[in-house]
Amino acid sequence: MSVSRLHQADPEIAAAIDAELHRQNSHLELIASENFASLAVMEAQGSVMTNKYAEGLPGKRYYGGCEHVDKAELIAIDRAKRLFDAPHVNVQPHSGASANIAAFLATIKPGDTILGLRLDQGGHLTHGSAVNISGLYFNVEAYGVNVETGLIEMEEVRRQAVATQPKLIIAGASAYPRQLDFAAFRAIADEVGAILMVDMAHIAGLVAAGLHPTPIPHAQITTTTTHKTLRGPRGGMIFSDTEWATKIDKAVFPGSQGGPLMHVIAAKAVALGEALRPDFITYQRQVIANAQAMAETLISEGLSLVSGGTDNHLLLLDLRAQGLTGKLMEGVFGAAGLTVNKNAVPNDPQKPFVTSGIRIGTPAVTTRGMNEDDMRAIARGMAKLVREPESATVVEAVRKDMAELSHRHPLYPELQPATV
Ligand code: DSN
Repeated sequence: MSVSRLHQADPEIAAAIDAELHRQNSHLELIASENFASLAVMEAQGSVMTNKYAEGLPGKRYYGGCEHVDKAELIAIDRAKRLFDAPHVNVQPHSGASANIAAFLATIKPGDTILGLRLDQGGHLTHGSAVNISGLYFNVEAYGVNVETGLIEMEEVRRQAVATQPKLIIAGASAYPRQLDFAAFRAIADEVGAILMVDMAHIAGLVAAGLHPTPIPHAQITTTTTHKTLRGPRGGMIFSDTEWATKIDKAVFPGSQGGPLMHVIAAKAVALGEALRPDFITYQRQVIANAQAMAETLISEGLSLVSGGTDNHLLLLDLRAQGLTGKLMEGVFGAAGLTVNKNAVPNDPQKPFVTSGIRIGTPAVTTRGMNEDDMRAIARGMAKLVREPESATVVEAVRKDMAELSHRHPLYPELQPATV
């Protein structure tokens, strides 16, 4: 077996990476925001483009020697615009949080009012949490879901918007299992004179595949990450209408970032190229079919889901009827080889670090080639664990079944840890 350069140069880090590869391969990844990028994406991300400074935009840089990184960025821009049918995109944001900061910088001033979905009802940290810059610099108002149905009610969003007169309305979620009505959000924004920003990070892959309504024609500004359902490298992007294009570009650089990560931009281009291919639509269809198969099985096993099911890539298991916490079950599922995260459910009696829910997503296991039968097997295993969370025998039996399932769908078979 060959010994990699990294194993020779830094055996400690090489060992950590090998162990992480083993973890990803031997567990079932059900965290709704995670996915497995292709080897081509990772090759671009690990390339010499990491060495290049390129402040500015293609053709207008503050450094020499940018002719090749310019090509990569122009390709990323072209592919992103074609994939999402968007008039403008900036592909430089380092992450979703960075994209959102740039969107705020372009549109509002400190002290202005923003209106987003409550964090404890499916929203995101960067949409107005008190401990995030969005909550520290802006006056935060929030809409929630109907705690009985788990659904966002547009009439309630409108009522909040009229009452609070926000400058910016944010539509987007990190734990909402249903579709968002972007046209209705825009109508409300127009009525109160607000700008509509959509954060489509979780659903970007579904939008690209035409399986979730697109926010692009409705929102002045749409932010996203590139590594969730979109299955690219870790990073962000901002789309806007032509009116906002220059302000968005300036808010990214020099407004909130310095040198763009050109190796990541090259990898974004590769992922966007993959997403333009027909098999990406097949993949996203399977993501949704898998989520629905899992939801139906969990319900038939007597478990409860927020909103009673899913339209997208994720579901939210509500453990209140069983008197269990998300914290406990995250650990129990983990011991059985199922990686998930605890998550608040609407009206959660537990603290945010404990919660009464578990968020489950299908993008990563679908990338491994798993189908509805596999989801049903996972869901049955989960139901056994919920029924007997303290039984070591049940945990071991489910762990064996899940390990066998992992083994049948090897992840990155080309990547074998080098032996020293
Ligand atoms: N942390 C991500 C998630 O898990 O949804 C969002 O940024």
